[in-house]
Amino acid sequence: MSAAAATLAFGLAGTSQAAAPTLREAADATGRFIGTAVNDGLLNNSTYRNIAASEFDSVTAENAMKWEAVEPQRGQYNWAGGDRLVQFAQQNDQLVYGHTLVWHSQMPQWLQNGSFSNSELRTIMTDHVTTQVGRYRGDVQRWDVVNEAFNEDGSLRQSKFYQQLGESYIADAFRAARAADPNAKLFINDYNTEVRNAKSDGLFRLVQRLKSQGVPIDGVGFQNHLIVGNVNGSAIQQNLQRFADLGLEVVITELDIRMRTPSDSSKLQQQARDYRAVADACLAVSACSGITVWGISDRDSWVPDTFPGEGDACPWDGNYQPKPAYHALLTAFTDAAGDPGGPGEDPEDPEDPGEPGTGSCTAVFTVANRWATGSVVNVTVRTTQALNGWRAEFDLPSGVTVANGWNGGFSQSGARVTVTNAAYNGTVAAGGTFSFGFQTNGGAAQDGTAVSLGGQRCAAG
Ligand code: 9MR
Repeated sequence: MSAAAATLAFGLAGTSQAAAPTLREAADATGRFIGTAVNDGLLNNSTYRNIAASEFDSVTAENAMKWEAVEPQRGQYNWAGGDRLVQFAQQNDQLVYGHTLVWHSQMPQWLQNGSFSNSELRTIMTDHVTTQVGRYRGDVQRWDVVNEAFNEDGSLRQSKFYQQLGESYIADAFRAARAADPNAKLFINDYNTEVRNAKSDGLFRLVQRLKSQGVPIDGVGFQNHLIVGNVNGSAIQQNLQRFADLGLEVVITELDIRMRTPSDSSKLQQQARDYRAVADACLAVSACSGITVWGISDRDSWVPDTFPGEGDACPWDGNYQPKPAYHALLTAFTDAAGDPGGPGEDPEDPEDPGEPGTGSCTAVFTVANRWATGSVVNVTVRTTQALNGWRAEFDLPSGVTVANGWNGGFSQSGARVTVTNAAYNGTVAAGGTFSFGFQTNGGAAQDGTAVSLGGQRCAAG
């Protein structure tokens, strides 16, 4: 369904949240994908399934495509979980991110505990890669060919593959994957490599070596299992950029940002800022093609099992309600799409430039969709001054009312609409932007409607 048709259908359904763009619509407007890890066992939970289908345009198997799941006995493959994921993706017009082919963890017992000669082990590995990538040829667009190959000090991890085969196992895995599906993009993926440090330096040098040897590698995945309050967006951006400068695609592959539980509103607000910082880092790097979150809801996350006392790391809470982190992600995409200097499409030129502004702000008021009795509007305001809370105002045509809005608190008196910041987007740096949107009833809004910020008229952006 096109975005316009989707919005119209939501409008007719008359639900209050529905007219907000979904994450996938917002990400699509920036040319990025937004993905989630999918827990195979939850696909028959309708709430989970609906969110996975409607909010994401890429899916990664959380466990179903790992070696222990796929080849539990040597040479005997079980495709049930992987096939379910691919079918789900096809039903919902989604990409599939394949995770993962060669990894020291979640290996089947026969492989973990078996003794093999070096050449036998090499054949076992390349056969596995060839078979799995071949099975999903054309259905999986990206593969984590090698996962978590590094120690924290930047040396290669002493996995069974490295111990027996040396560094060449990595090149061989990539070559086997390329031969099995020449159109799939091939990634190496790791954690604690988000910023520049010994581990990411080791990864960087390996990727340089692989490139110089002509090994078919297309991208680097950065997992981003992060901690609330400990996220440095500009360091993440710089690190993504240095890998991109090698001519590689980069992806945020497993984003979650955990906190000590229980959560409270200040932790949730900080988490929202941290999600936003990661999204902004990706959006600032043109080779960053997408972001995958590692789970939808706090109820289903791996975090509490691994880090006792920590959790609440996902964009939806334990009741599948979107958290501030969800809105922050959404706003990162809508802001980037509405920013003429950003990576997305330029907004339409306003039909009416309005009165000259005061110079302290510019506003882009864009009617994204319109129909006989309503419209959907996106507004992006750029401020020259730092803001700590904001109030935006504008007038709608006679008889047109705000039916529901997002990324702000809305009130209307006559024609005049007043929007105040939401809890998570009130702090704006000098030169920064904020965005909000809304759906109208009783007629359509007009492109280029003048907006004022804190009582001062903004220039048309
Ligand atoms: O989320 C996954 C969890 O359900 C598994 O038990 C765990 C086993 O190692 O793997 C988790 O996913 C990991 C991913 O495959 C690789 N990067 C780290 C992820 C979190 O541990």
